[in-house]
Amino acid sequence: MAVATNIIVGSQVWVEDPEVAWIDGDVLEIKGADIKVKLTTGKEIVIKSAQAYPKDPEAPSCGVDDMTKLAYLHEPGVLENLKSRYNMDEIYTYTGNILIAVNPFKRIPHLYDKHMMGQYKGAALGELSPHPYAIADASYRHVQMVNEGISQSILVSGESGAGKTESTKNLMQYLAYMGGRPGAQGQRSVEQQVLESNPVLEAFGNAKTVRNNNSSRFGKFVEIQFNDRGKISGAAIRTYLLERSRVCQLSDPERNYHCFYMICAAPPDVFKKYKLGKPQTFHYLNQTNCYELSGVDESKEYLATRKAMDVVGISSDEQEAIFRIVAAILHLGNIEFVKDKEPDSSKPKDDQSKFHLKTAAELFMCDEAALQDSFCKRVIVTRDESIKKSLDPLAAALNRDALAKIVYTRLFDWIVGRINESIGQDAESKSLIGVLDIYGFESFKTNSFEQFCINLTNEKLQQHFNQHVFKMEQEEYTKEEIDWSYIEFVDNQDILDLIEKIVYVRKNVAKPGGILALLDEACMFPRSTHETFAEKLFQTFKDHKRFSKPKLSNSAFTIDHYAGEVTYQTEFFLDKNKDYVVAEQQALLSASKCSFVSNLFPPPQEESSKASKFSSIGTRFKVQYYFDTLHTSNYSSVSNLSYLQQQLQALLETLSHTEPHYIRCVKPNNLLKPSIFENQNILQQLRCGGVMEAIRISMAGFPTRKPFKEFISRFKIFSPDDVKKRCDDDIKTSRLLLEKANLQGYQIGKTKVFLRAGQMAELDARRSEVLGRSASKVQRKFLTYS
Ligand code: AOV
Ligand code: MG
Repeated sequence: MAVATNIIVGSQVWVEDPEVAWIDGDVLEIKGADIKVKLTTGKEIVIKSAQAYPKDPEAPSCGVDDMTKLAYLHEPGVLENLKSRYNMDEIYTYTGNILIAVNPFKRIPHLYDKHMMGQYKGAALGELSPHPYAIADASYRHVQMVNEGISQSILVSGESGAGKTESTKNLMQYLAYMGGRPGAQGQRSVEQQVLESNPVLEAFGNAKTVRNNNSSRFGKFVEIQFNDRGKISGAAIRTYLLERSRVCQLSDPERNYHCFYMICAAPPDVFKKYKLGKPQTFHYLNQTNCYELSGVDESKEYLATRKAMDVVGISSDEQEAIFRIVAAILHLGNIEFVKDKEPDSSKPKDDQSKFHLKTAAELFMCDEAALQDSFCKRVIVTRDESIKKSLDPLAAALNRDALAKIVYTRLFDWIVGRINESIGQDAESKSLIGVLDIYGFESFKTNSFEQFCINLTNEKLQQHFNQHVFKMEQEEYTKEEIDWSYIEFVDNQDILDLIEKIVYVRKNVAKPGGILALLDEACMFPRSTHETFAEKLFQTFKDHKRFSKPKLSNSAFTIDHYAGEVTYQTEFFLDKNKDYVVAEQQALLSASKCSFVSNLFPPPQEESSKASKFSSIGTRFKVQYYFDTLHTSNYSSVSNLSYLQQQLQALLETLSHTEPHYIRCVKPNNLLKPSIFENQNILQQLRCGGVMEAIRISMAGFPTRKPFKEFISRFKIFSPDDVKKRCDDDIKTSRLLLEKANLQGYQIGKTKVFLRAGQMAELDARRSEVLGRSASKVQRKFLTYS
């Protein structure tokens, strides 16, 4: 909705700037639709007045701790506020109930100590400076209310390196502090165990990336359960979509999962036993030149991880098996293949390769010849017989990588499952606090299946977020008895439909089958390629307004996400979506003499091998393994994407029974350095994280709220005598002042004046006029913006 406001000569405005996003200046002249502005850099420019935003002349230089307290709620105002706070090491700011956290990239003394936690204990939200502890405290108190305890969730999001995992740790720290007591018989408390599961999960699920030296390559939802007396009674950790390609494929200057470097720095006896070498000698690690992390001693990390594994209840035998498997995967990577005698056949390249094959078989405790066959041969089952077909060196190498990936994924899932078992869940818990640490929206130069999955996740959470923000707004209006019925609300359902649900074939003709359905379909037809899949997408969605085909490619597609357009390359979509285990590898490892290994590959059940070829064993395994704890049954997923979608559905189902809190993490620069605040970069994140969207929703209603007293004191100048006369009736006085100012469309609540976007600026301009700032020079100009 367009809102009229005033810009006058002498007023301060924000003007868009390609480099720093927004720059401020003074209005020198107004000529028709144009204004001349003298920028703070000294430069004078002429722009359309519609391109300028008024700057609050009374904004405090130290900023405000809640964006909704800004008199002028717009993009430059929000950015300026964050920046002035960041410069004073105030890294947290609220936008209503959302906590924005800007990564300081340095330790800020005393921000997270016991004293600080003590301060937040029992303090009302907003009473103290914004902090994750305040969010944790509010959640804790809500969930604890005996009888009416309401489940809570804290959703932490932001791009890679923005500080999600650190914020999550702060939250858990606070909950552990509040829980306080040690577990029964001196055992560690549930909260303590959850805290200490971090180093274990990070060893196996984190890696150095370009964006973050300790990047989580999986999503995580930690559920702290409370019993009917409001006491913590159990916990569960759920993980989402570990990035499996990283196990065999790296790009410079990134690293593989931390555990691989730890094992290469293990004590001599372990090192010898597993026939290890330097990281530089392993193909899965030496595809990049990055081996070390500054400030990290891998041999210490190895010992620390073993210790943390003790704490979370992984026995030393199990630990031995876990690291043996990690070593085996490294050896797998060093098996190279060359052509054998027959056409299209392969064998290990040389003695080196044979050595690694033999070692891998030893460590997996499986048959060496069968391991080789599982790479170089494929059994094809027809109706009457089964034939062994030889594979060429390229196919053999792909098979080898597939094995490495599936073993690693299952190892990770096992660790998560084990941690859950040892912490223990409370099946009868009354309520919970869930903390979600999940990958943020991603848009790179090249985007593949992983980004598609991540962005689907974000679309889903965004919808949840929008609905919540909108609901909160409505509640505020209801409380103040204000009519909000005409506020428009657009959400991202159309994008979700494009991916998951209904397709409009023609106008008014719909059928089920979003991108997900078409992808699964393509995966089931042996003859599909990424090109046929892409072609099918183009045909099906050519009229969808969120979908487009890039001009220069026949195999990529573009989705107009809530956070911007992303173009996906379909090349590996089919492969990455398929989640089945090669039958030979399944048989091989389930026959391992090591019970740990064979347990990772339980024999497939009932279904015939042909039918289950796609309705993946891997999927069913995961489903059985840790989804028995989820309150949803009937998982029959057939692919990675639909599995993720089901996980998300279950997550949203859980979230829907909770009162959500949001923490939006922001990464101030890509150098990962303190004190650098990159405006453009940050704005982009605020847009992607839905902060701008929250502000937009709020702008659609009455974004500016001023308690009567403040309002009257600011604008009494419109009619000083009336104010004096009516000093006992705030409502009447406020109304009178608003009428004097000739304002339309505002509302008066029970305690506050509610103004539409831009109206505060209009009132201020009026006020300046009345204050008689050289009345003759005043030129009035109506300006509209939305
Ligand atoms: P992420 O979880 O959001 O990225 P992290 O939580 O791992 O990001 O934060 C990245 C790094 O930023 C940390 O290793 C710290 O060095 C620093 N950092 C973050 N928050 C703080 C803070 N509050 N105080 C001091 N330093 C901080 V990823 O897992 O990559 O999406 O997948
Ligand atoms: Mg993380």
